[in-house]
Amino acid sequence: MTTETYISLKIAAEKLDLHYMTVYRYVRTGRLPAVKVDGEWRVRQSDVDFLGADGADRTPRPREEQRPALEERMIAGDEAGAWQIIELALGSGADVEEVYLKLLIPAMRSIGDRWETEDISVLDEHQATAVATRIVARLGPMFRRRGRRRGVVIIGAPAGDPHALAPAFLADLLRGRRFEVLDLGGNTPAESFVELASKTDGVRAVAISATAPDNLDVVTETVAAIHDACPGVPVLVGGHLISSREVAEQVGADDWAPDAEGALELFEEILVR
Ligand code: B12
Repeated sequence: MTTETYISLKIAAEKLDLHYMTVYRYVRTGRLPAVKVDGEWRVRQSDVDFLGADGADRTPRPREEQRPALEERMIAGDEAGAWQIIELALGSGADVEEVYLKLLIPAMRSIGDRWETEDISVLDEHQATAVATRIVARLGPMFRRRGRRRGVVIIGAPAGDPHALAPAFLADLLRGRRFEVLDLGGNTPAESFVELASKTDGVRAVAISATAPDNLDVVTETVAAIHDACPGVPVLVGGHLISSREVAEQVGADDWAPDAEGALELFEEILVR
């Protein structure tokens, strides 16, 4: 069995011939994994050697590995630190879709799981959500694509459901695939979905993002209202509340997807139906 050797940031900086603050920034941005021992950061000797072995290039570590560091910055309410990690990922060649699929969305899911198991508090979750909201606002415009639009998608979370981030993520991902997306955000009354779908030309689908628990009746009513007013327009559902195809059928939806990747496939499919 090998035992890992941990060293201080000061020693790591000497070994890498870098300023202490540069190494500290590597820790904050997840480039160098670290643990706190007696209030002081320690890094693994092997990680420092790995970083040093790259020489001048110092290639960033694989992008998924930056997710825990991003999560910690979000929970700390540190928008600037979280943004640095996103910039690092973009700078190392990730496109913005990958940043959503590999970093931001998994981070939000993990934060929810940690809140459920009481590993983090409601305050932590709120701070993370506030940071995520601001990051989405900054990344959103990067999804803009040139070329002909592929039809309109209306999206939102139903009445009683405050989870506006989920539709916002999906809206950007679909914009990146050249859909024109009208995002109504959280807590959207059924009448607003209907009004917008009725007065908009070229609607290819209405997407209901359902996350809040105990809200299936509202989702069912919303799907029915859209079907009544706009026959022929598919109503799709997804989000944490829609845990299976059976639940999607139960609320009367035309189709569903279990996650963001599945949602993108579903929308591509809608175009050829
Ligand atoms: C942030 C957050 C909040 C924020 C929301 C703020 C905001 N502006 O969005 C706040 C703090 C307000 C909040 C409140 C609550 N929350 Co909350 N929240 C979350 C958290 C951590 C992240 C949500 C998120 O953004 N997820 C990321 C998205 C991207 O993932 P996703 O939802 O799975 O969506 C992806 C796919 O499913 C798919 N998809 C989504 N929509 C659609 C639609 C279609 C058509 C398709 C095809 C696909 C698709 O694509 C998405 C990617 O874009 C989740 C944890 C989690 N696992 O998600 C809990 C979570 C959703 N919340 C939960 C709960 C319980 C609540 C509260 C009820 C807590 C409370 N007791 O007060 C309240 C809601 C109060 C109410 N009125 O009902 C539970 C829900 C459990 C359930 N459904 O059974 C979760 C899962 C936490 C947990 N692990 O227990 N929450």
